[in-house]
Amino acid sequence: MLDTSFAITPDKEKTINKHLFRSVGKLISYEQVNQTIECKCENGFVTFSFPQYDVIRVLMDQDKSPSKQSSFAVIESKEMVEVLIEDLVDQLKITTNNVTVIVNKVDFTVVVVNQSDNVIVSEDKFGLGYNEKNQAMCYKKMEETDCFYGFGQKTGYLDKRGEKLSMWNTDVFAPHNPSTDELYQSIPFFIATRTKNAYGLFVDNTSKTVFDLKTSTEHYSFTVDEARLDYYLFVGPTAKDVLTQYTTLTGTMPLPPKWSLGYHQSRYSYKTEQEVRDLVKSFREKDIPLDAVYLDIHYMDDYRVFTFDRTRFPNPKQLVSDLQAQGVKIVPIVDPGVKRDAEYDVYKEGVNNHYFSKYIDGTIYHGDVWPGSSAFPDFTNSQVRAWWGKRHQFYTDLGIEGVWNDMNEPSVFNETKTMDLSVVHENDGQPKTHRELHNIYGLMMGAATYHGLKQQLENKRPFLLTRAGYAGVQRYATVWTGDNRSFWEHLQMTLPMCMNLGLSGVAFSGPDVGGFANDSNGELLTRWTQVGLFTPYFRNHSVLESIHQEPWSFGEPYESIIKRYIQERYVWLPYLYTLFKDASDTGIPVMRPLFLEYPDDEETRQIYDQFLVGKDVLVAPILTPSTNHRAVYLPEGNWVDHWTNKRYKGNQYHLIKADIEVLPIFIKEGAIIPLSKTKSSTQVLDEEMEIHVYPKANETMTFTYYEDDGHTFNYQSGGYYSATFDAHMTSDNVVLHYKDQHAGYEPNWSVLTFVLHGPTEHSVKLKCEIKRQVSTKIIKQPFK
Ligand code: MIG
Repeated sequence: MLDTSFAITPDKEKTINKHLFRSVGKLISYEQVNQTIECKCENGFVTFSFPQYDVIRVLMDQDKSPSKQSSFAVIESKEMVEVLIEDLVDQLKITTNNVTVIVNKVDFTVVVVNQSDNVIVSEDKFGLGYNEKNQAMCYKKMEETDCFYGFGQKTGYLDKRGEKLSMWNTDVFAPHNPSTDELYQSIPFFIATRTKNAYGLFVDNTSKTVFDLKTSTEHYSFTVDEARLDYYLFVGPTAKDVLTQYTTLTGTMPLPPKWSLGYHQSRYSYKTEQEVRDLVKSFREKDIPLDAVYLDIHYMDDYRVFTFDRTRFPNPKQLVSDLQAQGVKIVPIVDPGVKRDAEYDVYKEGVNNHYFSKYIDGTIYHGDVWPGSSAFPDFTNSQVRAWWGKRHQFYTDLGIEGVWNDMNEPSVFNETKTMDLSVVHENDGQPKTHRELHNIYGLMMGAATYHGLKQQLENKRPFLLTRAGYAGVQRYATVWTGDNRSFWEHLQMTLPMCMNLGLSGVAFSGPDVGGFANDSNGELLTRWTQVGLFTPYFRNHSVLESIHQEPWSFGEPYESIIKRYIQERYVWLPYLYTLFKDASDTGIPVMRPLFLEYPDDEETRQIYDQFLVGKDVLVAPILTPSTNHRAVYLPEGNWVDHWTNKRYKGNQYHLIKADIEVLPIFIKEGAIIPLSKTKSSTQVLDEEMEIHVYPKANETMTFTYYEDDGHTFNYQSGGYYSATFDAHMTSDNVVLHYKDQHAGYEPNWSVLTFVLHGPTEHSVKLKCEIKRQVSTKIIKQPFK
């Protein structure tokens, strides 16, 4: 498209296509097969099943009973839930313990109600059917108060109502503006909130899916590029329930190694071994914590994956172990494109064993990426995944424990930006075209990489960072949000983007702190690092030829403030780690929009520029230049400023002062927060622990603390420590209670300080029921 006014010449207006919709039509017959209800309609076939009590799966196909085959996203879709069918004159009612699906026979519109007959989600006039291109689609009713969240990685604000969103993994360099729709991740899942309740919807389609929340104010629709539709409804009733239901279906994030939660430094590229060593040396000399350095594409021999350039990196093994001794891991980039080179063993092996993606006639597809003409492993084939995984031995033999997958949309340098859509993937005996499987390529590369690393690292937890993904990506990888820019607008966008990823099952995500493209500056990097303190993933990365943006690049006062916030990340790690454990158990994200914790507070529904870390810590960063005040909304309850210990009343906005050295953080009264001292790397063990208590009168507060060795899978067989910290405050005393829950791992810290925020006159009693020797102290910090 021309980028001038020519693009909008007056005679260009198209006549808007009259929208054609052909309904699946009236119900003709139905049959119950085990726990599945198979319906035959005038214009197609629909089946209902119930993989969980509160999850409904709906399948439609045009000419045959729909295949039940799920995509690779789904890990658990049993059909064991008992159903009861009532065949009424006009309706078919299908009931589980928790929900009833009411099918109107005449037009096959569906209404889902809960046990008390309240509508969860409904269709009127039209429901399932096909558009003029014969693409399967479905309409549902939209109520005035509905808000829509999730949808994976999208630009824009938190609530996606009023937008049309397309899912097609695309490498978008830098624009990422409000009109950028398709990005690297496609997660066709959303959570809709309606007055008090929420429901969720997941369309399991690995080709293009379009959600239209824009064209009508009364209905929304979703359309797939096939005649078969496969979608799930999660009935909540809360948004948190929806997330747990969705992540039961598609998996949760495995508990990451602790080092992946530290501060990471990257650049496209640190080009030589010496440059990497000097970089780490600067961090250590300046006493700035650091856990990982990334090697971008320049480390390779002419961009051949599974190689090192011998001139630039003469001794990678030594480098890895020297850095390891300083508490720093190396994470190399691995792209899917394998250089076409008849003398390169990876290419040879791939060709000889038929591991690369091919056209139907058997010729290998080659596309241009960094190494020039390249072939692309067919990750839909389990043998290929095993091969690719095994290849990572090259890295693990060097002592590497983490890998960075890029360009895995897959991105190809051509007009369409990706692989030829007519390429046929082997797909373990069920061949499908690239068009049909496009969105799952990155996820399956991730599965290959993660499993390979896991096998080779024996009992150590692997770390994988990915750019592309599909629903379920959280099972294998951390997601970074790709090529943003060093713009304040992109700092602003970080918040809703990461919150919506969290609401899409991806609890572990983060942006390139400081911005990738364009040039950062001291103030922007400072404000962005403040946000990075609390994004689940915390990495600074920037593009070739941009101004360097390491923490010290812009001098004072920025350097000291940036350092302080990186240090602060390590202070918050015990709290964060507990939240990561929770996320890996329940799917509830670490970084949360306010509405997730305050669903009844309408004020929270649109707040995109503040977030909660867990349920009790509210963060309201400054996101604009030369700004030292901002409005902060505090939900009900009292909140305490983390820095000043000043108390604020909730259920209202406050004007908060935040000079460049301040990231506004508020802790909810009633919270218990474990913090430690800062340190140079997560690999340094804590000596001391602080339990910050914000007591609330006449309430017993409790926090379940979690800790393990941070790098093995021993926690899965009982090798972890958990404890409860309780506090109860009456009018004249506070009783603190510290009790072991599970002592399968012994924490290193032996000094424990209780910091009591607020009460001054109260007497304090501490009761410990613990096995180990810990010396305790109590400090009172009065409110300002
Ligand atoms: O288009 O490997 O998003 O983080 O530095 C360039 C070079 C390919 C894109 C990634 C970016 C990375 C860069 N890559």
